[in-house]
Amino acid sequence: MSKDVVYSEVVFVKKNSADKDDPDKCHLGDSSQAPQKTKPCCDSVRLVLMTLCILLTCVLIALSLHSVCTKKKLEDLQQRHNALKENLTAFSAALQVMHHWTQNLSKALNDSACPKDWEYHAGKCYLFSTNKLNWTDSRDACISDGGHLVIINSRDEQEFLIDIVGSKYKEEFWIGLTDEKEEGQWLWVDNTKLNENIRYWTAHEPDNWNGHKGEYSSGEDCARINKNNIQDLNIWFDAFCTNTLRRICETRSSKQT
Ligand SMILES: [Ca+2]
Ligand SMILES: [Ca+2]
Repeated sequence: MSKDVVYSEVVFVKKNSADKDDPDKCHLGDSSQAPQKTKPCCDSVRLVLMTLCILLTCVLIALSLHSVCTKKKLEDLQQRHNALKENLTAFSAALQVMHHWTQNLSKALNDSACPKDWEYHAGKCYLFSTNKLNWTDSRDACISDGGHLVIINSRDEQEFLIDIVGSKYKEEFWIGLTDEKEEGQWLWVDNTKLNENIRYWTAHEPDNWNGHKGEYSSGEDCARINKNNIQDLNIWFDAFCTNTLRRICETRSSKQT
């Protein structure tokens, strides 16, 4: 009787005890390897993830609401800005109209206060001539025009004349001051003496210059306003009365301050 011997290969598969036997191991994602029974740790993770999702959703909703509110505020601000801009434009236009009216009114008042082409200032009218004459003829021309060569008797008057000469004409002008009768005794055309406290000679003037070789023996006996350095109050010079210059005439205004 023969005996059949049956051989069998026994294979021992060494399983990873860390994977199989760890009771705390969670299997997420691969269901084929997931344990049949869900462990408590997996519930905690899911709970945390769900909470995070809810929080993220809430944050997104809040951000969306904030964005909507901000956009609405920006629209409101833009509308207010546009409204203010329109009001400002209208206000600016109104100011320009008022300024124009004021200028016209002031011009009309001054025009009525002085003869044509004369400038009004502080109760007086001033004519800045366009033609040129010697000092004596200038004096006579002012009288013919109803006034006299200008007599400067205040700082305010000097400042006004400088402003007009400097801004509009930039020319030399005769004024009504002379020492023709007696050298060094300066008199205005109304024969009043020059006030020591109201005089605006340039430095080193009056010098009664009589030429390089003394050829002009009578010297300089008539006063003029310089056309340069008009930012300085002191712009009077004595000059030869025979020079031909423009002139400033003065007369009282019908409008008194
Ligand atoms: Ca002189
Ligand atoms: Ca001089």
